[in-house]
Amino acid sequence: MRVTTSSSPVRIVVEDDRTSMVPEALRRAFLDHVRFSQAKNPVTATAYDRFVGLALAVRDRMVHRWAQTQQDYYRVDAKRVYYLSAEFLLGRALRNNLLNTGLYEAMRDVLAEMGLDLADLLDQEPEPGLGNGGLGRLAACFLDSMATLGYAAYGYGIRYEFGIFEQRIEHNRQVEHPDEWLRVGCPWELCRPEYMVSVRFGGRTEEYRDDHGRWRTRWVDGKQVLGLPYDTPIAGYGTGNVNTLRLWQARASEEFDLDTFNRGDYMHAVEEKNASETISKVLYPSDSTWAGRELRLKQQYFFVACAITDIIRRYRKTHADFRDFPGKVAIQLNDTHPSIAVAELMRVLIDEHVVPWDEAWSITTRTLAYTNHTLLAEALERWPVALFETLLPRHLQIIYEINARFLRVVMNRWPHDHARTTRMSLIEEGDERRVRMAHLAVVGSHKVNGVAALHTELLKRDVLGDFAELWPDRFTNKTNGVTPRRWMLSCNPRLAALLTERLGEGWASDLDRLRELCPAADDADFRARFREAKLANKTDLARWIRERYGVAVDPRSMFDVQVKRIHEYKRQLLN
Ligand code: D6G
Repeated sequence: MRVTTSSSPVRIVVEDDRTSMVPEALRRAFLDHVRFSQAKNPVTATAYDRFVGLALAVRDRMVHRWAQTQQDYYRVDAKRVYYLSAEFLLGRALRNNLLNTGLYEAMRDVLAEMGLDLADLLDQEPEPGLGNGGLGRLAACFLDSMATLGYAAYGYGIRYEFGIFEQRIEHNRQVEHPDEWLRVGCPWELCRPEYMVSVRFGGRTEEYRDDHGRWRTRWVDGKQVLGLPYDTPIAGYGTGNVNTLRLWQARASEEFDLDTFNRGDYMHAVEEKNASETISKVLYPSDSTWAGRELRLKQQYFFVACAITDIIRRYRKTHADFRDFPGKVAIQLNDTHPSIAVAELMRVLIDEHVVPWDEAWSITTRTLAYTNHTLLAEALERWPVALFETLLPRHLQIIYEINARFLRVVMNRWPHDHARTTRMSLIEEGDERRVRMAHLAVVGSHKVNGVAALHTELLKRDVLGDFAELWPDRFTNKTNGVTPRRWMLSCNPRLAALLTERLGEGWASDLDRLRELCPAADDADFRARFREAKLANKTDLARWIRERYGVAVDPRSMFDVQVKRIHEYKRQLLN
């Protein structure tokens, strides 16, 4: 459901001194933040202080709209879309936020009057590299699009302390350096300790009779880790809507073991704390091969458990039972990384809210949907059953039960096809039994999509062929796209300006309008200016290459650029 305050898609915002968009207020806000938030004056302020001052002045305007947007969602009881992703590759935020809030030109001019170049401030921002590439960037583009379209959408993921490594080429080799993106802090995020949740690992399950005499199962013992959320506002383009990206950081549930500490073993006492906090330490630097490491499964369960607790808390604010849940909550699984959500939602509904199995299953499957990103066998996650037994014993029981019921459906449909049952099972048999996470995601979802027409066809034919035969309506294609706000307005301002001059405002949120450019192909003047924009961009790039690498290239060449890390499966060798 789209939420806007009136029939127009643009939010009506009442401004005050602190949030006003007029130049004088912007100037004041920038100077105040340098002075009071950074505790500097025009003489002592560094370029970084000025960047933070500017970011906070923009953030004030976003925060104002953010609170209003979130309140509206509650007021109209909007259906929420939750995008669960192990990666969000947002890129730098300042330019994008200036553009989406409509402040770009005004701020640039205000700074220019003070003798400051906006470009220098933009350059100060560290990049949060919380993703590997396509999968994480898709997540970031969806956040921008959903905020722009007025959907009540939320991203949930992990606040990695170290993102994708910093690539340096030394002696003709790639050397991977840690990416300490948080070293100087991040002005966009807000820590929300009031929404902290607790996540269990390990332990055992036990049956018990509750106060109403019902037999129930509970998950007990083991270790608890805390999930501390950080919220980042996501502004829609030109709408005034501001959505939330909520990333979770792992915290030890106790600062350290006081007994051990009192016995004088300080180092040992903090070990446990470190082990818990390792969960959100670092992003796994691969999206197309499967690492199969215990820490990775911990990361996955950690953020999924945090997200589901938070989703249910929000839903329960306005709903007494779970009947409306699938009508009010949609959870999208970005690849199999969050697919443990199938078992976790079942566990919470059954064990904690005493929803009967069939009803819980209906709620779960109508709520979840799964995006598949790869056909590569080596990328498909298959966690050892033994690992599940030690880390997530209750989830394993639930997965076995889901599998037993699912295989009955398969055997009913194909009574004597034992090979097919083996192929489709959620459990892979062999020397080491494993849980097939893609199968869990397909069985637990009402929609499964591939990310390109050809990919979806191959998915239906090969990798998930048996499932497509069983449930043809479940499969659909959603070709990946990119947001024109970042990839045109922000990355290519010259071409964007030319398009705006020709088409007027509005094309950046309605790309069908680019069709109106067709007649311009016959316009010699337009073609010349189009070429000029391209040449100016290439000249910038040539200057950057010269400054950075001391290599002179001719801007009139044809450029074929690949920006990526070097990895065996990547396509850097195509050139
Ligand atoms: C964001 C913005 C803030 C709002 C909060 C609501 O941090 O204005 O109050 O979200 O969070 P939930 O209670 O909906 O999680």
